[in-house]
Amino acid sequence: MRTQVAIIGAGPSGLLLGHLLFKAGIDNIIVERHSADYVLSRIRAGVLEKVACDLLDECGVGARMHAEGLVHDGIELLFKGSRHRIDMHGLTGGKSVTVYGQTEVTHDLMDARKAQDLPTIYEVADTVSLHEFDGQKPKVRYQKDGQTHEIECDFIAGCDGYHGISRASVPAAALRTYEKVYPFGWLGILADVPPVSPELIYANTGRGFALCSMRSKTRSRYYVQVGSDEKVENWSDDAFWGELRLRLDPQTRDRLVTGPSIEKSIAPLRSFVAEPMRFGRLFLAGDAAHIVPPTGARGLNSAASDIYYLYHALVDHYKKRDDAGLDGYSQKALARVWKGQRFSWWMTTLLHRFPESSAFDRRLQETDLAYLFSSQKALASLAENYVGLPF
Ligand code: FAS
Ligand code: PHB
Repeated sequence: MRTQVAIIGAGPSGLLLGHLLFKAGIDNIIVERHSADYVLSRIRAGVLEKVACDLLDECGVGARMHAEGLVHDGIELLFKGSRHRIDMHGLTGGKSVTVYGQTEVTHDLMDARKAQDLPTIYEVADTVSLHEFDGQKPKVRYQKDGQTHEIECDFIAGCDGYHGISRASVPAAALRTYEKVYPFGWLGILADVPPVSPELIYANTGRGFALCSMRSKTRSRYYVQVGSDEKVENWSDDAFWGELRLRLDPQTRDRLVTGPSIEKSIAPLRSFVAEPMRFGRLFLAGDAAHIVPPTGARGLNSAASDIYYLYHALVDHYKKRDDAGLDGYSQKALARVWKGQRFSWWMTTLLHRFPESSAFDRRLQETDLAYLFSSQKALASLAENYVGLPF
């Protein structure tokens, strides 16, 4: 097989890039480890910033997001027993975020790809290998139905997430990695119950962090911070709801509607960046290159930011014979990635209970929260990062 761009991974990064390239008339093939249903079964991000929404619109896949997504102009922080709203719309000159689950984004992109009958090879398991990406004619090989297949291409987009083969195919000496592992995770539950509040509530409590989020007006997503050694099988639905209640203020607690979980899982929290994000004709994007703690809702949005740069660079290469975008991809993408890393680390440090924190650390965290709500400029800084910094 031959294509212009071979994409590894059919998560939001790979599917978004694939459809943008298709709309620009650039051939691409996606190879995916799992089945489409398995990819859709993973419950992940919930908040889209404008760049992600705009890219969905640019590839003609934004209709359902606009019809069903919930536009949010603010969030609330709960600490010392009371909630404080942050008017992001007012603080950023009219910007907002859209609450529309990653599952729905992935669904819409998969449907659009299928409607155009674009080549997407699912269920290749761990058989993908990348070859000669440091030369002019890179190749991707994979196995399917007992046969080995080879894709000759001009470029490889490594959109295969943190555990993928793309970054693992780069010689270790060529990579610099930066990592911070947090001593806790997020136990998340998805349930068909109405959200407890019209906007998201991020809670800093003596028992640990909690987040009240949603997927629609009838489906809610909640998280509580748990120890990094916690096991999801130790948590019945009742145990989850009981713990969440203990982390809410009385008024919110009284409004909480509970119900059976559709999904329940624990996500470990880490910050990770691999540099650079380009190796010859292999380009890393999304979780393949970086991971953030979800506290700042940056994960999926950082992936969309990479795809924005990579897509425009590939279009310039093919349509204008101009490689400045490809040559500048890693530096540009990383500049925005690190701002997302900083914000995610700051929000995580602000809102979580660190097991080893000293009395001094805790007073510092309280002061950080008090200062935040004493200064419009500090609130504006949080707001501009949450809605998405300008490119
Ligand atoms: P993904 O990991 O989504 O997709 C990579 C794809 O590549 C997968 O489908 C995988 O099967 C495939 N793949 C892997 N190895 C392969 C191989 N060898 N061959 C072929 N295919 C291969 N972000 C937020 O903003 N908010 C959140 O609440 C949030 N929660 C998260 C919870 C969890 C448990 C995780 C892991 C992440 C969470 N994230 C969250 C971040 C998440 O949304 C990512 O940013 C987003 O999935 C990034 O998309 P991709 O880069 O496409 O990577
Ligand atoms: C979610 O709804 O899954 C979500 C929302 C905001 C976050 C993290 C997760 O910061």
